[in-house]
Amino acid sequence: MSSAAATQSLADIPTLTQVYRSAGRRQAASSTGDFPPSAAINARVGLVNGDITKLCVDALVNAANTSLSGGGGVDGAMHRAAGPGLLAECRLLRGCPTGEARITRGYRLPAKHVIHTAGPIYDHIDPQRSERLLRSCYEKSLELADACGVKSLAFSSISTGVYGYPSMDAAKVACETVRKYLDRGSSALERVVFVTFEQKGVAAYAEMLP
Ligand code: AR6
Repeated sequence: MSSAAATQSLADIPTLTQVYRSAGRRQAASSTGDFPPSAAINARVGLVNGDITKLCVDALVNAANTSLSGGGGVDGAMHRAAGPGLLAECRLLRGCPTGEARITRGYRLPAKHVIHTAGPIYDHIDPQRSERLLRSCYEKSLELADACGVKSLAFSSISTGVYGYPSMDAAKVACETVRKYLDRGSSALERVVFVTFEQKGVAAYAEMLP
């Protein structure tokens, strides 16, 4: 199969509404208690397990590092799929502090743009600081997406690989931050997609569903 044939369009990515429907689950009261269930939000949020580099969305969020010089994990996958133009543009940006976000074009990726955010290396001594920085990664990426007219945005699971952030805790931060952002009502984002890759990520997100 060619890589073009393996791409996944937005229409192929299930929203939470469709996830609930296919699982035969009615939307129940939220088990986390913090947020009331929202049909409008469920229709705007997608969930997919797979390779983020295959998604045809306006922008992908890359779990980068502060030098923006590429690396392993999802960052490496994005640079391989995008080709050398991505690294060349990243070099012009002169890095990205932890908790912030920068945008580039997507080059050979099916996505038009890449938003690069540098997540925190998980600090077991000061987990609150890690949480603050991870929350900032999601917020800054969402704000940058809106500022650039992005309508569909797919997040990789920032910091949960080599940076060691516990998946379940990271999933909670991701879900809460996106929910709060969309609840503000000022965002033009039509779809925010969470992308899981390894099984641990899927389990974490599945448990977050009310
Ligand atoms: N598609 C979607 N998710 C993926 C993919 C993929 N192709 N590949 C990995 N993941 P990591 P971090 C998931 O380590 O922890 C890099 O070297 C993976 O399962 O990529 O933020 C950077 O340059 C995990 O859940 O990022 C930095 O130096 C998630 O992506 C450093 O790693 C994040 O894992 C950043 O570490």
